[in-house]
Amino acid sequence: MVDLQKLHDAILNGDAKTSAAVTLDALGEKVPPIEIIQKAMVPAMDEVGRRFECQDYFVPELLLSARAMKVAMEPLRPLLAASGVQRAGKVVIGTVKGDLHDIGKNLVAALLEGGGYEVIDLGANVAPERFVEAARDAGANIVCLSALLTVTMTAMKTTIEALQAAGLRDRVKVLIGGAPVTRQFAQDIGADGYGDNASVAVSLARSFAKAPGAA
Ligand code: B12
Repeated sequence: MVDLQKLHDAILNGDAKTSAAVTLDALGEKVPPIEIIQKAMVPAMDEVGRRFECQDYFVPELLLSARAMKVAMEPLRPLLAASGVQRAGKVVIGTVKGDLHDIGKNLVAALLEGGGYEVIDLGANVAPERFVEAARDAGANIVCLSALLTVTMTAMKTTIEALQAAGLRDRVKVLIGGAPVTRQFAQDIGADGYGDNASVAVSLARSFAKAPGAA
């Protein structure tokens, strides 16, 4: 039986060959993709972040872990997308302008896909007008913004203002997150929700659908 701890450790050690192999083994044994993400990948990347904070890890280790995580995610993505039989809604997601951090955003996107949402991922360093264009073109009902730098948090506000200016604000709920983001900040800039982890993104998205007058 596949050992998900091996996948966790491979991501932590930046071993992309092993992380890819264990993921494929797990899929071969019919372990649900969502379980692979939640039991091995999210805790591994949380630990990577923690080690970086206490200077056990430096940038090269981070990049190796991010790569090991990325290759392991590849075979899961199409399965996650296919698992949402009836799509719960359309989400446009991206990391805001000036910010290149995309690991957390990718996890949020993956869990939303797993939760049955159609996800349009704009990547990192996304300008406000790109969010507006994508939300309008896709007819999205949720826009998710991620920021990891204190200096780029202001771009979340600018993006919300751009959605407002484009007349889309009544149609889309805006959900924000990322390590420096707080609930208070979300309230201050007029976001509809804040989540400190990827699973919260899914429950918040679902709560929007249940709220009266929700998108
Ligand atoms: C990995 C990393 C990098 C990698 C990024 C690789 C990549 N492809 O993403 C690299 C090496 C490129 C990098 C670069 C830089 N980084 Co950096 N980086 C990190 C690090 C160590 C981990 C971030 C991470 O991936 N964590 C793991 C993921 C899973 O967690 P997460 O992103 O927080 O996401 C979770 C939640 O926040 C939430 N979430 C995230 N987004 C969203 C969105 C929504 C809608 C919701 C609901 C939830 C949600 O769910 C996620 C999963 O649970 C952090 C330190 C830390 N511990 O956070 C520093 C950190 C963010 N970086 C920092 C800095 C300063 C930089 C640089 C400026 C360094 C430099 N001098 O060049 C550059 C900036 C480049 C740029 N313009 O963006 C600082 C930011 C300080 C600040 N507050 O402004 C930090 C905090 C490190 C530190 N302590 O100094 N970095």
